[in-house]
Amino acid sequence: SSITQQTYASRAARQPNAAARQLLECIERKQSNLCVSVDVTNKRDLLDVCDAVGPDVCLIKTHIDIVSDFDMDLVEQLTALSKKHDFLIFEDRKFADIGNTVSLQYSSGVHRIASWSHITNAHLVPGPGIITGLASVGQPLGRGCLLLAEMSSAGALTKGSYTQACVEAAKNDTTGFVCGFIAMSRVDEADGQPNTAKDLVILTPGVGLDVKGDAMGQQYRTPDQVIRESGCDVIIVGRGVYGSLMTPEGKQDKQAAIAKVREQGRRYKQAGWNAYLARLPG
Ligand code: 5IU
Repeated sequence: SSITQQTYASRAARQPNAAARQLLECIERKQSNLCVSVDVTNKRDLLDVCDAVGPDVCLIKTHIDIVSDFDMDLVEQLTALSKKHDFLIFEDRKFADIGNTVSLQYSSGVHRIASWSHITNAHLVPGPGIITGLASVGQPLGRGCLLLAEMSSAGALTKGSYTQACVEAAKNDTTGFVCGFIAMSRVDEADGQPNTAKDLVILTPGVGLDVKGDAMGQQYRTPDQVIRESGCDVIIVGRGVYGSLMTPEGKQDKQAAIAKVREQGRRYKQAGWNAYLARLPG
């Protein structure tokens, strides 16, 4: 049957990739298919948001290179929060170079992403060598990689034969490192046939309940459109959750802003889970 008819728990049980299996198990345990994208530029805010939404998420998404005061203490504290609240970490690095280079970018530099991030992602633009390169670092550590099959922004070139090439690359991946996609729809079943070959997890950004987009091409859909109508597995929400922290009032009264962040986390968690329950067969 279609992957969209199956429970997260049943999918976890037959998931070969360790990171994807942990993610599916965590989703089931916490009844949350919410990933919060914490796109803030200092350690304190990043950790405060993670601590506030931690109980309500399965996954925290980072852009670690935007944190001005990044150091390994941030990684240690983030890892401690992931254990305290039971969530995984996804560094949204969007690797896009040749295999040899991405293997170095993934393992080394100041960020040492592979050492702490359970899941990362990559463009297929350079060809399948990018998977070989990343897998050489990530697979021994039990990490997972998502291919960027579709993007949420207006005018994205990730469509048609490019999207299908990502699906083929994921289905044909022999390293076991590719465990799914960033996509806007159930791309592994785009031909209308159930994907019975290999469970692939679909994480979807561009999710918001209150606004339709931003001034730079972002486009939002609701959790129900993403999970129930489009058959994706995890909603990724950024400003919809942490936005109150960025306002002048939020900067004035941080405690009140963090309380609002927590409240929005609960709201998106509930919306995402309801949409999942509504898509399961009677
Ligand atoms: N993101 C997208 N769209 C994409 C991909 C990644 O929005 O297609 I791939 C990232 C960018 C940002 C987060 O880190 O997801 C969405 O944040 P907002 O919910 O604040 O728009």
